[in-house]
Formats: sequence, C-alpha cells, structure tokens
Amino acid sequence: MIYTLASLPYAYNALEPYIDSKTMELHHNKHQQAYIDGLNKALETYPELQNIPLVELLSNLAAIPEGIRTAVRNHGGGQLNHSMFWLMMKNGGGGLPKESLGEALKKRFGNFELFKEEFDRAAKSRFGSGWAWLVINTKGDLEVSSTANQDTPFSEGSRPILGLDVWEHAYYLKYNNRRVDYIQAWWHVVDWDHAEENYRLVK
Ligand code: MN3
Repeated sequence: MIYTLASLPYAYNALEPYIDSKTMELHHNKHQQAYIDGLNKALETYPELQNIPLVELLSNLAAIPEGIRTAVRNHGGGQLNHSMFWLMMKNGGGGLPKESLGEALKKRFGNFELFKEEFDRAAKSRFGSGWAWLVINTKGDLEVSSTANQDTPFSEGSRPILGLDVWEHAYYLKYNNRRVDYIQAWWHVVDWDHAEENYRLVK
C-alpha cells in the first residue's frame, strides 16, 4: 500500500448544516478510499513511480506508462483533489478572503462579488462531474477555471488556490439535483486562511 486515507482535520459533522455528516463520511471514507485503491493498484507494477510525489506524476501525465496513464489521471487526480479539498473547508469558515489573496482578487476581478460570480458560473456550468477552481495559471495570474472528472489543475500547469467538488456524490444526499444550492452553501465553509496559505506558497 503506497497511498493511504488521511483522517480529516475535523469531524464528519463539522461542516453542518451546509455539508451534512453522511455526505462527508461517504465522500471521504468510500469515494476517496476508492480513488486511493485504484491508484495503488495502478502503481503496483511500477515501483519506480511509487516514490514520485503525486503532484509530480500528475504534472507530467505524458511521462506515465500508457497502460496506467488513465488510471493515474483519474484515481491519482481523485486522491490529490480530495486531499486538497478537505483542507479548503472548515467549521466556522466563510466570510471574505483576507490579506494578500483578498487584495489580489480585488485587483484581478474588480471585487469579491465579481470573483464569486465567475466561480459560481464555472461550478454551475461544468457539465457532468468535475471541479471548479481558483488557480494561479501558467502566466502567474489568478484565474477561475474548471476541470472535468478528476482532472487536476496541476496537469494544466496551474496551481490550485481554492477548489470545489461538483460531482453529484458531493451533494446529492442533501441537495438532490440542486447543485446551485450546494454551491451557495459551500461559501459558508470556505477556509480563507488556508486559501491564503495556498496563495502565498505559489505566488
Ligand atoms: Mn468528490
């Protein structure tokens, strides 16, 4: 076993009422575990890839042997995206970004509301399953983007600051088909301190 499931830094019910306990438990314990199992299985016969950090593997998919490339992309992406996602939320989150990220968002989008609108649009309009992101792109600029399935911004050369899982498994139990309600609720649990840390690391 190369990859194992890390505990959440908070209880499954910590993000209630915005994200319910049952969804968090299934999402972490079953869905993320399944990505980990798939990734471990793909890497089983490639010991030389087992010590390369996942970010590095996903940043250069072309270098992955063809027979396991799709599995690493999907399952490795699932492991990495979810590992990042849990840390982007916290009990008592929400509000407005602070410090340098807050300033940078204002500079790039005009104000926080305009940034939020663009992010909401990316999250809403991602057809099927995927993610909405705030990233630093290859030019070093803040950008709102989205990826399909478990594709990760690293594979496009971008560095994620904030991300939102819009797969149905992330919201269906509580919000059914109402993705928009889930997106609006999610803003209440965003950990802006963590987003600030991410921003400082890549800026
Ligand atoms: Mn998910």
